[in-house]
Amino acid sequence: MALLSFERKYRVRGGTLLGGDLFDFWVGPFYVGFFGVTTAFFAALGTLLILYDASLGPTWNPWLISIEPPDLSYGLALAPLREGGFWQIITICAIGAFVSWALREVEICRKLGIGYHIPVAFGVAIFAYISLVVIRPIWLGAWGHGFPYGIFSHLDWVSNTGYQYLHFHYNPAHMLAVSFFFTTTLALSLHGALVLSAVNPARNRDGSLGEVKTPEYEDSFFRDTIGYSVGTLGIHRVGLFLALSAGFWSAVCIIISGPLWTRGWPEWWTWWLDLPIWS
Ligand code: UQ2
Repeated sequence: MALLSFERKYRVRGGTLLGGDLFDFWVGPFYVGFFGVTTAFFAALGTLLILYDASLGPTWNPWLISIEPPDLSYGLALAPLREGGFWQIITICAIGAFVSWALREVEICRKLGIGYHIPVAFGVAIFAYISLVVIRPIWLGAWGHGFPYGIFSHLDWVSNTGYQYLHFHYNPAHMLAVSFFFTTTLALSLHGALVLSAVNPARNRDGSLGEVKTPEYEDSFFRDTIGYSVGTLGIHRVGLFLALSAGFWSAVCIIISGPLWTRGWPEWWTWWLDLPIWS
């Protein structure tokens, strides 16, 4: 079915979580919905506040503009606008926009009758952001532990926070996250290369188009090379698991730094030397 006629077929009422029929319509190709309206509201307000706060700052150099969180002395209180209050409202706008976007995805999934895999996956990314600017700051008792919204300033924050724990690569959850990021790229490169090799093969020597191959060829390639094929559906389950695990362990690795472990991460490994089996 052509995409345009399919769109006419699936553009049905219903499936909304909130707002009933009120926002149940499309603008051009875009589904609106109640959460489309809230996404637009939070994104526009947040962007305007970023631009306004930037206009009060010392620079328009895009690399150097930075929206700073409040000083640690404000604890978990609201700060005056120009002392981190803008950062606090912008953070609320960001979370409002991200969660609205996820719920708009849920409504679209319900209309289409497909699974909620995409909003669930996006939810893990939202969790990673919220762990940095809400969960860990609350656990440490000050919004000032959130990261600043600027290109160089957020890199400096990551560097400083890392060195605060001496050597972040010794953080076991960081190790897991990095391993999952690398394995995700391995899986996607295997999958992308395998699908293209079968579905978009090289031309024959006489110049005629190569024959598109069936999934049995894909299975056979991996059975021949490593004795196992995870299968055409399975590779997508593996890919989603790897990618979500990367985001999840990233969130864990920063949440535990401070709230659960305050010393250098290399020192954490003394549990190994402290095992009674060595004595
Ligand atoms: C596969 C398969 C696919 C694939 C890939 C594999 C036909 C088109 C890439 C091979 C994947 C395996 C063996 C698992 C890899 C696991 C990790 C952790 C990287 O068998 O089925 O479908 O794309």
